[in-house]
Amino acid sequence: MSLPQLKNDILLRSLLREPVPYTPVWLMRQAGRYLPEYRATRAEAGSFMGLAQNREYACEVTLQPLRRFDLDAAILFSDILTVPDAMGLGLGFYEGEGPRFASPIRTEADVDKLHVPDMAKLQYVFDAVELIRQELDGRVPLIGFAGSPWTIGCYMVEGQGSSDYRMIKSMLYARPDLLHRILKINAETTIEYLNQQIRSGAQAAMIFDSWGGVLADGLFQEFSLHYTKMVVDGLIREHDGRKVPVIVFTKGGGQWLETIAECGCDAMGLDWTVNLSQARQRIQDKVAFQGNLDPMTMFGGEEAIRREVRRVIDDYGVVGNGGHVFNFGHGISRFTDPDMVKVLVDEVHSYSAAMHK
Ligand code: 1CP
Repeated sequence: MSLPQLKNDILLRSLLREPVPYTPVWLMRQAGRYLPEYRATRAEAGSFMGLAQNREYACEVTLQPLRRFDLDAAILFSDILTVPDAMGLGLGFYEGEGPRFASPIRTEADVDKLHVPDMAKLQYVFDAVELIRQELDGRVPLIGFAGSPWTIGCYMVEGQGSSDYRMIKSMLYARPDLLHRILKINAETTIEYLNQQIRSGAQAAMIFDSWGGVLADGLFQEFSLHYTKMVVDGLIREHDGRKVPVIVFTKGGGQWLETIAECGCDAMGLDWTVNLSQARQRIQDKVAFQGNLDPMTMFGGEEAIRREVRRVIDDYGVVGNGGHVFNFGHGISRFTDPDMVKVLVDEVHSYSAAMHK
């Protein structure tokens, strides 16, 4: 099957630090509950998994934010937790509570049973990628994604989101051997999973290490970054005649920029606690950056949004050579007013285009 030429490849070029006319922008969780049309489609699908496992619904909600805003990328609609679900942990999404696993991994016997799942169990994701690529018709690139082995491991051991990571840290300190076995299986699975997304049409890949920042120095390198690097090393980096850039986002990873920049990724996602100018100096422009507006800026009104957007772009500095993809420093809040997102996207484009001249 032949796919149309990419009409807007600014995201890919910026991630690879090639010249761009303006700073490209997309937003973490751009498809989601802040959009009334997402809530309507989700209600029709009946549940989160009903949405994610049906290629037409997944494609529809992926495209919804692109109909409203002039975004430079689409991101596959799915979730990082589909991977442990395929491993047999039994994922459920509960109203007001978020995701939860029926069978978390806590004991040696649990780990003994764990293995790399048959990718056929995730065929619904690859089908969605194919359909989205067709429907995008080359408008913007499609980003595929997965959780980092550590972040996925947090949910597998905790069984759900956590505020103190007590279960997984108990395992880390008491039985590091068990945790290493889990993380290795997660890394092997994630390589297969992301490579199959790339073969199905994903044009960039992002690894979400959302909870890397909860680890102590030394342990972050051993239990998170080591396995993220294993994934990056195993990925297909060129497909269909084009490079497939890899983005690694470690929330709370500001103090480890130099080491993360060496993991082999093309770009690093940064949260809003990091200053982009200082970050560039620290890593000597070894990789591109993606970020890093505080998503709560969206509640400050139009003037504050424009001001903070300019601050982020100014901090990165004048670039003719790409290297910056505008984004939030974490996911958009479900309480965000969609009209304010339009203000943000337009400000990124107009302000950065004027700067690039
Ligand atoms: O019921 C709903 O509609 C739930 C909201 C929701 C959405 C819109 C969840 C549940 N997942 C998603 C989609 C999703 N998740 C995307 C889609 C693409 C996009 O538009 O960006 C992506 C990339 C994710 C990734 C994801 N899921 C991460 C990593 C990014 C991050 O925010 O740090 C994590 C940690 C998850 C787990 C997850 N899924 C959903 C929730 C509420 C959570 C967090 C649970 C917790 O820790 O308490």
